Amino acid sequence: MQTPLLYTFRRCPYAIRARLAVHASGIAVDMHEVDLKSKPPAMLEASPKGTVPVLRLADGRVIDQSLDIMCWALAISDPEGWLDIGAEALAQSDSLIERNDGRFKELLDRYKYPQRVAPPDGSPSPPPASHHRDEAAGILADLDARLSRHEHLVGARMSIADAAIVPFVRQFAMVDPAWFAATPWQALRRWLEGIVASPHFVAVMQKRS
Ligand SMILES: N[C@@H](CCC(=O)N[C@@H](CS)C(=O)NCC(=O)O)C(=O)O
Repeated sequence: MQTPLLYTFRRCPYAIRARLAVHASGIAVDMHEVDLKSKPPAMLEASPKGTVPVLRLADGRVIDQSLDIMCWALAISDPEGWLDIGAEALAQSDSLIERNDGRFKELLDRYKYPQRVAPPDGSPSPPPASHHRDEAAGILADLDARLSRHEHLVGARMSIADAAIVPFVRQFAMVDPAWFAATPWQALRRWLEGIVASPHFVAVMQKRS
């Protein structure tokens, strides 16, 4: 049987979360590192919307949303129990991921590229990066509060919530590492550093030739 093929981009947080789940599942997939400026025709044929990650299965089925790829992998094999966390924690996980992919991602993009934001009415220039960063701080403080209560976002163990959200928090921290290091969010930093140093994360971030 043919091996599934994952179109991916090393630094894309959506692709990172998909690779993390596939790695944790132990399922073998072939990886195709995509040049986002010149996407492979076979990927666009499989998924015309043109975002990574895209997973093409041996039977021709295509999964082209990162969360769906995570769930596909973990439904087949979930040796660390990333989905085996109980109904209440799963519901919390869903709502944390929804907030991450919605409001937090929006603020992250604005924080990274403040010049792309339209100036507010009556102002000649867009708000500074710090404006968006400070708006996102409420969400990060909430994550930190959760992580002060237990080692991971919805409980003691790593779950789908941690894997789905950590690539975005990592990107946020990398915009201004000195600022992030000076925040009071010790539990959040410990969590981020712990996952980034973990074997799954290190493996999925390896540079491929
Ligand atoms: N909802 C999608 C979003 C994926 C996404 O936006 N990926 C970005 C890269 S991080 C992308 O491929 N953008 C298209 C481009 O840059 O041309 C998912 O969860 O898989």
